[in-house]
Amino acid sequence: MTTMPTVRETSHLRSAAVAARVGRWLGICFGIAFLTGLVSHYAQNPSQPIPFPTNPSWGYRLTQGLHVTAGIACIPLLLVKLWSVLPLLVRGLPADWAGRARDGAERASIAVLVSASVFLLVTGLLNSTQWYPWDFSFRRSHYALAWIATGALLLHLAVKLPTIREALGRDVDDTALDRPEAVVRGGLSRRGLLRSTWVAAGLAVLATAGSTVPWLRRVSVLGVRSGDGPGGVPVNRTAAAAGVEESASSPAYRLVVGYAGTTVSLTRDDLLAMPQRSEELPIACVEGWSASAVWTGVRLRDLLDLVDAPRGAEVVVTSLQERGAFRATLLQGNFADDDRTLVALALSGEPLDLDHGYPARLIAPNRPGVLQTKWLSRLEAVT
Ligand SMILES: Nc1nc2c(c(=O)[nH]1)N[C@H]1C(S)=C(S)[C@@H](COP(=O)(O)O)O[C@H]1N2
Ligand SMILES: [Mo]
Repeated sequence: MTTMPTVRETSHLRSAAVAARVGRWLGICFGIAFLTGLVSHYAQNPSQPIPFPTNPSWGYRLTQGLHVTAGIACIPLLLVKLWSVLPLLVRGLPADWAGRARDGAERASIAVLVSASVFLLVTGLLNSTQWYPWDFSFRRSHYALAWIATGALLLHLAVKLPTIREALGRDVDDTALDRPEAVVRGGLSRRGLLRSTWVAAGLAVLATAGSTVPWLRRVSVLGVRSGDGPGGVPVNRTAAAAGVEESASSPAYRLVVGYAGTTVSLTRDDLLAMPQRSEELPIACVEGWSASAVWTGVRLRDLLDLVDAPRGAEVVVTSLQERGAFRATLLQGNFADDDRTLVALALSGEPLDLDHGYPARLIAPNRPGVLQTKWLSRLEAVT
């Protein structure tokens, strides 16, 4: 005699009807986060076979704002989606070997998809709160896992496509596709569950989007207040945290500009004596916040001309900061040659605050915040 596996009755909300509808929005948000993530990763690559464009100046601000907002929206969607399919993942395997192999392979791919997604959401969320409780590279691991999750997602979609299409084609309350055990009815209807899910995702978006969208600032409890800080721009790392308070305020400060053995050494007064230009440009942090402001200073190209650096040369930008990943960055030729790229000396009409990079900082259009180097000490053109 064969014993039937005991079937536990479960909520009628746990249905393909709900999973497909939540899954559709999860897929859309995941897709936005994936594509904008590729943009962000490429923008941070030192080597760019196709130059990352300097236009529009707010492009990275938009893509990175979308990236973080779409990622946050994925959190409630993923939780509801997982809840709706959980019994399928923990039920017994079929009796026959072929069925076991198929079922096992499908569950393995879902396990990869779920764990990669959870990793992406948790590391992304912690990163946006500027808390890095790990010692691996955030950027590399987040990027690698994004490909793994996307691969597993495409596989999952291919396997489920017939079910998804059928479920989306029927009414939410249609029971034709329901599993026999999903019969328990509580107070909440399927439409009610879906409405609550959209509201939760909407609130998550509102709570973060204010980091990018100024008029949402007041409601964005989870977002960094993008208008806070000297000159209306938040401070990411202070001069004290970077260990540059002394060197940045020393009278011995010089900015050294070099190319092919020629160097010039400039005080802040020397820089102020050169032609000054003002540009309205955003700081757009990879962590999701951004703020636009008017920066005033010397055009980078004018400084490179002092040492006869040719157009198209890349520039190694070094900070007074002695340690840390952001102390030196590479500025590609198209950014170095752009007229709006400045060595900024002032922000919003006031001398640059020590925490914003005094005596001088780099500001370039359409560039990830992490590459807008503060407390400049050396600009070395290389060809
Ligand atoms: N030397 C140095 N420059 C730096 C950083 C840093 O840690 N050290 N942080 C970068 C990051 S991550 C961002 S978002 C911007 C923020 O500039 P702000 O603090 O002036 O807003 O500065 C960038 N420049
Ligand atoms: Mo940043």
